[in-house]
Amino acid sequence: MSKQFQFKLVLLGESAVGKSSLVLRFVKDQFDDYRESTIGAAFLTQTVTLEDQTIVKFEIWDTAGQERYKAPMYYRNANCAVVVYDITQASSLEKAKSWIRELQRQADPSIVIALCGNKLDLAARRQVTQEEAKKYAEEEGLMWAETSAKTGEGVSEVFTAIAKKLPQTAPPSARGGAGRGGAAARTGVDLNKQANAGPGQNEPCNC
Ligand SMILES: Nc1nc2c(ncn2[C@@H]2O[C@H](COP(=O)(O)OP(=O)(O)OP(=O)(O)O)[C@@H](O)[C@H]2O)c(=O)[nH]1
Ligand SMILES: [Mg+2]
Repeated sequence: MSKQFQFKLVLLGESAVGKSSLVLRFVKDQFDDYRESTIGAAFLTQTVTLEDQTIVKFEIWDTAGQERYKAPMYYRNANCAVVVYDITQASSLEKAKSWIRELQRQADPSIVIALCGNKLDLAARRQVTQEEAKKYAEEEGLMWAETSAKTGEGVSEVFTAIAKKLPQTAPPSARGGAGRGGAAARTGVDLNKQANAGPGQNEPCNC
């Protein structure tokens, strides 16, 4: 039977950078030119099947970029975060950096963070160079990619790259007891094992 894992993913970033649009592209392969700003947060799921047939289910929290909805609860216990900026807005990279600092301080230390420069279809209006963003991501040990939710370019690649990275990055200290909350809940839950074994008998991920 193929291995199955479940991870909590949170999208963070300034309002209007395209977080909801990236999720809509990833989950439904659609795009809206006129999307309403998210209120609070939206929850969606999507599954990725890797080449070795491992199945990764993402539980996605698409947060609102507007400051008034800011709440740490969405990234608490997250296994991975996609921090989005708009390549045509330099200020949005600064906001992304401040989210990353917050994650580094407050989120689970094993969190996988991907920095994502969206609106690649508007590269003619680019304010953030690839070199600048890539250098920052390398210095901070983050994954980095550019995407266009509008054309779909790079979108599934970001989520697939995260899915590939995740099962291998959960710390050994978090193994065991999947599904019982606490440390184990912050790492991938092996759904096969969860189905076959009672709480406490699990050896969750091949991490
Ligand atoms: N050209 C272009 N426009 C995009 C892209 N992604 C999103 N947009 C547009 O940018 C606007 C904002 O997109 P949203 O997905 O709502 O942004 P958001 O980050 O979820 O915003 P909040 O919910 O307020 O935090 C919308 O008008 C989208 O159509 C993209 O890749 N290219
Ligand atoms: Mg939104």
